[in-house]
Amino acid sequence: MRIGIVCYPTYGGSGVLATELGKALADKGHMVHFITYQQPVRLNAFHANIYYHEVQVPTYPLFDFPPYESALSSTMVDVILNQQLDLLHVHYAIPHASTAYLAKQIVSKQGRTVPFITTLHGTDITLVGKDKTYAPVVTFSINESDAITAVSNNLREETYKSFQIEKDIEVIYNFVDTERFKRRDKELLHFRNAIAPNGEKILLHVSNFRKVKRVPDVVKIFQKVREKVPVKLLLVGDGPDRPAIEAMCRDMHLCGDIRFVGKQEQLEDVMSIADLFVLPSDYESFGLAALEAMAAEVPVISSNAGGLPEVNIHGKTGYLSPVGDVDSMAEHATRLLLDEELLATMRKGALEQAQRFHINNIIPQYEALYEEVMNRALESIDK
Ligand code: GMT
Repeated sequence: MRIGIVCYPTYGGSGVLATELGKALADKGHMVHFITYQQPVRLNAFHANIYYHEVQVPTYPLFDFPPYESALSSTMVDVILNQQLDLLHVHYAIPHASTAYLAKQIVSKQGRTVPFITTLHGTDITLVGKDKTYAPVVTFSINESDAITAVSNNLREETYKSFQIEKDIEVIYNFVDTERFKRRDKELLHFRNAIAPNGEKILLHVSNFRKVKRVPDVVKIFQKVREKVPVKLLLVGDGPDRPAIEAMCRDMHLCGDIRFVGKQEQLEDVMSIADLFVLPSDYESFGLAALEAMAAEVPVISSNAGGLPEVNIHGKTGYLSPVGDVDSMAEHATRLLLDEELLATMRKGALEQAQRFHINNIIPQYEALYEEVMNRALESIDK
């Protein structure tokens, strides 16, 4: 198949997932065309079946806001027509679903039928999409999608609760390449020693440092654990809350034990040296970073918000606590770090759970959906 993938190319989970999906589809022989405003971060090597089309957004003195959506739709039209795309798969509803709808309408005037699939990722529904400035367009474009998927049951339910959706939303879970994230702690001992030179345990948090991630809770949990266990905190990622978190570390006199390493491309290395992954978010539709940690045998201490209970199984792969309950999260983390036998059992549980979301189990679900959508489109032409 010739598949167009539209996503945010930055470090967010939706872009990561879309890029990994495109790479996996290309490995299976599909022609994959990424349509994004910059090279997706995980698209860092040449692949014979992958093409990248940059969305250029020309500016003009009249524009306070350059019309990105128009540029994106026009690029979609160009790629559909010149690369003979069979379908478009857009990740994150805003603005990708409405731009795909427009592109579909434009090419239909030239006799081309190109269906589009919208995958909902989380904040496009729960945070941004619900805002009344976007909701009518989001509702319309989701309903106009030829198929809709959500990355968890929770997100599917949230979408039905927040919008008037008339179509079926299929749940296709996020996935992980467990081979890539296979724990290599012995090989990476030098890295571990650089972070924890005296054999301390390592707590890890990876995010885009936005309010929804509750990074201050990570620091509070760390402070409590540190009272009982020699431990270091590794903070990976960057975002608007980072300066406040750095100030918090200074005020709490924790800077010596907390390492900010910014955005990292080799997340598998970072995951490999961690003992526990901490994700206390206000909401996660899924928690892809937690899944990648589990694939590296890292148990997860998380909140029980959104789709996290579908990923992190309480008492098997880590622990769940109510949002904001830092005492409970710290207690769970401390208990685990002080009990090597329990930690080993949970590490095994985490890896087993990650295998359920193995890339090879999930990609065929997308391929089956593509077939179904294309067949439906062909039937509509025949009528
Ligand atoms: O977590 C973010 O803020 C980034 C966001 C995105 O769309 O890039 O992530 C969402 O999509 C990920 C991939 O499906 C999910 O694993 C995250 O849980 C989800 N984030 C939220 O729901 C807050």
